[in-house]
Amino acid sequence: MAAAAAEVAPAGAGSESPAPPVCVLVLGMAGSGKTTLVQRLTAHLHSQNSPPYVINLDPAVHELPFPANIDIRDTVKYKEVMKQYGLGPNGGIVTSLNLFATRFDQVMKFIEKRQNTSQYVLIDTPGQIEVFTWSASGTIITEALASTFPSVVVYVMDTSRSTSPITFMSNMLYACSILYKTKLPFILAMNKTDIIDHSFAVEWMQDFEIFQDALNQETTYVSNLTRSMSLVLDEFYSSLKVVGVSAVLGTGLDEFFVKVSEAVDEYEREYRPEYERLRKSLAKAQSKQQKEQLERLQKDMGSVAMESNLLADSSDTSALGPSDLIMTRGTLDEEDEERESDTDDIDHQVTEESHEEPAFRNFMQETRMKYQNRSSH
Ligand SMILES: Nc1nc2c(ncn2[C@@H]2O[C@H](COP(=O)(O)OP(=O)(O)O)[C@@H](O)[C@H]2O)c(=O)[nH]1
Ligand SMILES: [Mg+2]
Repeated sequence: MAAAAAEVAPAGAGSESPAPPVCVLVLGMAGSGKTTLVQRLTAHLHSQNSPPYVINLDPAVHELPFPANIDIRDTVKYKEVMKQYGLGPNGGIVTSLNLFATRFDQVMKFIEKRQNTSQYVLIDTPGQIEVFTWSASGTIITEALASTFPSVVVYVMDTSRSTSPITFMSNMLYACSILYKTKLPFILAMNKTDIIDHSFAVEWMQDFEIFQDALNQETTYVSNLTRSMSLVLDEFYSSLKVVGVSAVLGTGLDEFFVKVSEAVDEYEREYRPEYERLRKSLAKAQSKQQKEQLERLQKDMGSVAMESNLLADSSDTSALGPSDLIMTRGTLDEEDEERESDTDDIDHQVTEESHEEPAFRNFMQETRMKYQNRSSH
């Protein structure tokens, strides 16, 4: 695929005028290799002299293997959110993402500023896929991106864990549900091809008979269900862009970018008109919708938010309100930093882009105040 290397530029990017950046939303089950893939793509794009703008939306990741331009961990302290709200890890992640989503409009401004310098915006999402795909905040973020920039979803699949026809089918059903949920061009990245070649999976998708043969080795009732489901999935398969990659080795990336470029064409052709309508209606109903979103988020946070609110009007500053947890990283005094140093979200690499962080901190501070004002009336 030597010719494909030239395809790194997104569709429409000619020499005349810079095209808007393409947002690549990386989704997939926990452990499928999303973060590793984002790392690999970042390195690849740097080597092509096309540095991407990278956003990490996983508040619970221990160490990011890539320098993120925007890192949710700088703005929301996930462990503090858990403590403060009395939540488990998953609740903590959902709530952190909710807090972050309330001001995603500011993130959009940062991306807009990068129009001329980055061709790609890579977005890594929380390990547990449902946190993003089935939450209010995931929808807010996806719609914000897709109504402004050409956007595509990359669904990362762990090929080595999909070798049983039933597991494969479950994974495809999930992928299918995400396709319909996100309403965006969709690329299936069969990852970890260094462990097992993805050709078996491609065959299963292309040839119903071969998949049936594989299924015939299974005798459980589940296999009967799978048999019927595979008929349903046939149409899904036919329009799917599939590429085998190894995030660890960096193989398949040229073909990957060819698929991205096809997906961008598809976005322009089939999705943009829809999103443009959405943007117009969003603009019209913006204040109404913002209010509703905040109400929804408040409901999500339930009694905790109210409880914290009660605490918030005491003069005791040690009682943090819910949104005090946002963006404390930039404002902690040294003592706090030390106290926090046993949490896993401190080890953040300073990037070339870190000059943006102070501004970002400020906006999250604003969020805190806005949120408190809303919830206190
Ligand atoms: N062999 C192999 N392992 C991989 C590949 N991509 C990711 N992994 C491993 O899979 C595990 C989960 O990867 P990670 O990127 O954290 O997954 P995430 O939860 O989807 O972000 C890690 O141990 C990675 O080293 C790959 O292409 N090949
Ligand atoms: Mg990850």
